Amino acid sequence: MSIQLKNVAALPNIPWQDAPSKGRKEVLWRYSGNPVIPRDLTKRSNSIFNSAVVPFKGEFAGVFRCDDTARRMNIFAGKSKDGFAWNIEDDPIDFIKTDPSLPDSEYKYDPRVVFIEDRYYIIWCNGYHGPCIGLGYTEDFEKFYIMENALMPYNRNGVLFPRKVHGNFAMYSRPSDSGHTPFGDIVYSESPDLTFWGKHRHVMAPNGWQSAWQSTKIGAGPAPIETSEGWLLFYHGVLTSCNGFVYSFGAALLDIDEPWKVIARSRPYLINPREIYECVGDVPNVTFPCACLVDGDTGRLAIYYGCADTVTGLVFGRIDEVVDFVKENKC
Ligand code: BMA
Repeated sequence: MSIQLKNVAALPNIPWQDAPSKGRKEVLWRYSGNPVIPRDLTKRSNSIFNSAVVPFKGEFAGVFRCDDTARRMNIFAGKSKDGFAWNIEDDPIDFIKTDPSLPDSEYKYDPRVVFIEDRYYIIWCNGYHGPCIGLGYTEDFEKFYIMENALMPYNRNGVLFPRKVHGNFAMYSRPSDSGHTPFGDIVYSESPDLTFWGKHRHVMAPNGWQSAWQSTKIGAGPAPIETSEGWLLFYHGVLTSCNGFVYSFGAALLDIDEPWKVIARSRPYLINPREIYECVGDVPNVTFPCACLVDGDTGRLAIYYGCADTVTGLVFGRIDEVVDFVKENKC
């Protein structure tokens, strides 16, 4: 591996399938058993997608977006021995309030999970007079605690960094509107205590016609990965077609000390909706990454992504190939 990973543990049991032996044109390759999580795995789920997975006690755990058959959006805990076969709870996470005055949330969706220092933080799009950035934590994936909303409405795609930057917690988010938001830039913020956020810095805007897959809006995906070449961030980008939004994803490298500075950003997408499960579903033509497992020893990657807002897919790759791709194909 030519790229050095920093603060990334070995994960020898990462869910994995070798790349196709011949004819591979692309950097990431899909799991042949996709979708790895079907829409109806739990009792009342209409769809399971845009979900977050982490290594946990030698196995895997996660927080999953399951919309139910009343089309209510909520997040659910799950566990897996191998990262492929999942047991997801039938009932949503019942968060314990860290302060009794915390407002109830109307809905929860698109979780990300990241381990920082001593616990697993969960960050999601929280319904509170419109979408805002909700935050909570767990130590064991049994008991979950909800904290103050990190950012006020309207905001989506909150993603925490896996370590503090300048002694502060750090986050990317995407200020938005209360609807389906036909715009959207990624913004960086810091907080000393996860309650008060500031030091906001603009990171990236959508691109124009030269990289049309990301021409309408963009949003951070899984937590950034620390490498010798910068923070590697997978992010989704949206194109407005005559039939509506199309969600693809690519990657960018950002400065380690000033993560609002873009070093390189891929002009071509890495994954776009093309398989039937990515193009047909409740919202057609969506590939939306929320989690990336990394083996710190070998640089192997396994990315979980929502497909057509209905099922969850898995793609594999190698960190050095992704970093080279971003550097060699920048906007
Ligand atoms: C976004 C969010 C995502 C969803 C995407 C495509 O605004 O709602 O959860 O995957 O739209 O529908």
